[in-house]
Amino acid sequence: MSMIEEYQQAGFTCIEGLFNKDEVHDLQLATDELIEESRNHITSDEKFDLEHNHSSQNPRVQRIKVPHKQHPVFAAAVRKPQVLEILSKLIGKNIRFRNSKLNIKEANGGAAVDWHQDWAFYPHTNADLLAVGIMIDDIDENNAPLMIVPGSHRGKTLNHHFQGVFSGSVNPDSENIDLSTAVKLTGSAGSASFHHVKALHGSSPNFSNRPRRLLLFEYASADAWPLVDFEVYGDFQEFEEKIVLGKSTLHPRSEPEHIIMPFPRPPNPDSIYRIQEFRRQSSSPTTELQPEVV
Ligand SMILES: O=C(O)CCC(=O)C(=O)O
Repeated sequence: MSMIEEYQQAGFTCIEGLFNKDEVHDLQLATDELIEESRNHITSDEKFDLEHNHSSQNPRVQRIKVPHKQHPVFAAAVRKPQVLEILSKLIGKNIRFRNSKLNIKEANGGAAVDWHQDWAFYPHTNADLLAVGIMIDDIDENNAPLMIVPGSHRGKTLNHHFQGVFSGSVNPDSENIDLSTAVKLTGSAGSASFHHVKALHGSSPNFSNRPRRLLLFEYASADAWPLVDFEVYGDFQEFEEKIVLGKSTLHPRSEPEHIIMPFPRPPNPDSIYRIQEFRRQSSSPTTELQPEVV
C-alpha cells in the first residue's frame, strides 16, 4: 500500500529515519538545552508545562511549548524539504504551519494523554490538517508510544465534553470505540508519523527507564481557516508568514465536516494536560480513560 493510501485508509502513516543522524543529534541537543533552561522556571508558564514534582535540581518538563520559537533547530525542522514534500502529498500544495509542541515523558513518569481528536480542539473550515510527530528518542512499545485507532478519522467528531464542559478527551466506551485495534507508533529517533486531525489518539505514562520525547508540528491546508483560536497562528502578518509551501488565500474552502465547538472551556484551558484533568478529576477512579490498557 502506498503512503497516501495508508494515510487515507488508516488516518496515519509513519516514515522511518526521516531525520538523519546529525539532525537527530541537533534535535536532541536543542531539547536538552531547553530542559536545562527549565531549571529557572518554578511553575508552568508560556514556555513550559512542568510536572508537579519539577524542581531546579530535578527538572521534570511535561511539554516545551512552541519550541519553534524557542530554538532555531526546531524552527528549521518546520520547513525541512522532505517533510514539506510528504505534506504536499497528504494535504495539498499550499500549506500553512499552525503550531508546535514538544511532549516529554520522563523516564518512569510523564502523564498519559487521554484519547482525543485534535479536530475537537481546533476545528477549521475543512479537515485537511495533520500533525507530524518526530521521535527525538527511540520509541518502542515500552516508552509510551503514540497510539492511534485506525480509520477513526472518518465519520463524526466524537464527544469531547464532560458535564457540559469541553474536557479534551473522549470516553471510548460510550463512543463505542474498539481500542484493541489501536496501533502503537514505534520507531528509531528521527522517524516521524503523520496523523490526520480527526484520528483518535492517546498515549500512556512512561513506565520505562528511558525518556520519551516527541516533537509535534501541526500543519493545515492554506484554505483551511480556523474557527477558533486564531491567535495560535499569531496576528495576520504571522498567519501569512506561516505559509511553508505554495501560497495563501483569502477564500476559505468550506467542507461539510461535523464540528462540535470546544466551549465552554474548562477552568484551566491553557494546556491539554490541565484540560484533560478536568474529566479525570471529576470521574470515578475506576474510569477507563487512561489509554495504557492497549
Ligand atoms: O505526546 C503524546 O503522546 C500525545 C500528544 C498529543 O496527542 C497532543 O499533544 O495532542
